[in-house]
Amino acid sequence: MKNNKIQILAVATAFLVIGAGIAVFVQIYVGSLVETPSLGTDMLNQYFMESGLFTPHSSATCDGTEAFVEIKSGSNKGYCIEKNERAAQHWEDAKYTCANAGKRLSEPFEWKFACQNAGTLGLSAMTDNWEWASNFSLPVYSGGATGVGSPVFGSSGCSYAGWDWVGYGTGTEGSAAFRCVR
Ligand SMILES: [Ca+2]
Repeated sequence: MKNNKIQILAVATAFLVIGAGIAVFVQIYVGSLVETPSLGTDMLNQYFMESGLFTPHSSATCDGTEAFVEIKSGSNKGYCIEKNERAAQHWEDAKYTCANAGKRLSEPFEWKFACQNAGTLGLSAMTDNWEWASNFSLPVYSGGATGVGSPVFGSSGCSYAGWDWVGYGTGTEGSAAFRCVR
């Protein structure tokens, strides 16, 4: 009888240890897959992806301050872009401003296509100054300076593009106008 009790206790302890091990494994590996942004994104981009802000949709969500840009004629699938630009800010501040409005920055193809149809869409001031035109940034080496930059469009025509500093060694950052998209 005594041996049986010890065997039962040993088996129960083994199950407890295995169960705890599985729980720790799930916490570390499965949990990290869900919670850690993947390479090439940041926390805001993760939010944009998960909230469907990069997914083309119908014109129904656009309000009077926005124009609906249809990706393919007759599809009623596209995105809403603000008709008027917002005052210049640093790139990360522009991203936060759009996020606070439930929106994001445009991507280059979206900005350029909207610009090419600015008259039809009722968009103002598309080719008068630089506007941020991406939610993403990349490392840049330019003129002896290293840092991170993001695309800008609109200084002179719809196709004329460049980039500006998100930040570099001296701490200087670019400031550009922008319009939010959803
Ligand atoms: Ca402009």
